[in-house]
Amino acid sequence: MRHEPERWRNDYERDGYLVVEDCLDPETLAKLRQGIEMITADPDGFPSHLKRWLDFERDFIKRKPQYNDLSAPQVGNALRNIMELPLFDPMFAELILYRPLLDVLETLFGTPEFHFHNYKCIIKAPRVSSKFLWHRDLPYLEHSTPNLITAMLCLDAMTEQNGATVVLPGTHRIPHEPAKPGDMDIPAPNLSAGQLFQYTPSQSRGDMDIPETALPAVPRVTVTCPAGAAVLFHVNIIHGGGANRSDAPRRNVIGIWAGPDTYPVTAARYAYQGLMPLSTDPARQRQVHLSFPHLFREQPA
Ligand SMILES: O=C(O)CCC(=O)C(=O)O
Repeated sequence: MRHEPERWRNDYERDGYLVVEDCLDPETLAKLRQGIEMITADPDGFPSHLKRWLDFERDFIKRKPQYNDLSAPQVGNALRNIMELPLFDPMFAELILYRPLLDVLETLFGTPEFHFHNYKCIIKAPRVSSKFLWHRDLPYLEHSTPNLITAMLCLDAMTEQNGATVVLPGTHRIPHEPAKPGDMDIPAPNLSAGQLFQYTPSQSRGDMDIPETALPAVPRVTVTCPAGAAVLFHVNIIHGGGANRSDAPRRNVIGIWAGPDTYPVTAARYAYQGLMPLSTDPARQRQVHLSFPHLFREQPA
């Protein structure tokens, strides 16, 4: 991975997203793919305490038939999302400490004092996946400020054919609710993460499924990149993406990370939530060491 902090910061602040190629080294990429394949091989076979974290295409189609031209029986046992990855295999918990990604996050947050929220895997299964609805991530994350970053680790190349993520650059600067045509005509202040407008969770729920006709008139960018790339975006950027009708899977391990003074405002909590892998606070370092004792030769005092 090339260390390009200035480019990372500039892309993120101007466009609301950036691509970092080769963030995953080949060994980590191979391990993560294997870990996801262990889950997708027989998703119906998991015990209920894990199966509850699996979101099947067949169920999504019943909830949102407009996002797939196939019917539930046609999509078989394809998964679209695996929540709570660290519960499925320790390798996903240890990914919280993956240094190249942490370096990018530290640059974007401007501090080592940021914390982990959760890890999931969004899958666009070959030939059968649904489209992705247009949305912002913040409304469903429900935090006290928008200083959150979505970090996607691409286990496969993202291509037009396999449903690469599509973003509307600059829309992270549009104030909340409702996103509508013409929004981008309003000159947006050049604010970085954490300095944005006051956020009220209940006002922004409509941003979770934005109709095509309500999208701001800005050029759409299909984020194509090789396997192993990281795509990071501000949780306010509007994004979506097409279905996968190719023969190749498109899988992104997605982490949510929160900056200083940014906390959840709902009852939901996730495995390892709140760990601060780069914090300079000895109490936080101790928490990380004790969470992963086998990874640290020296234990904290
Ligand atoms: O995987 C993608 O293309 C985007 C995923 C996404 O939008 C989400 O998880 O909210």
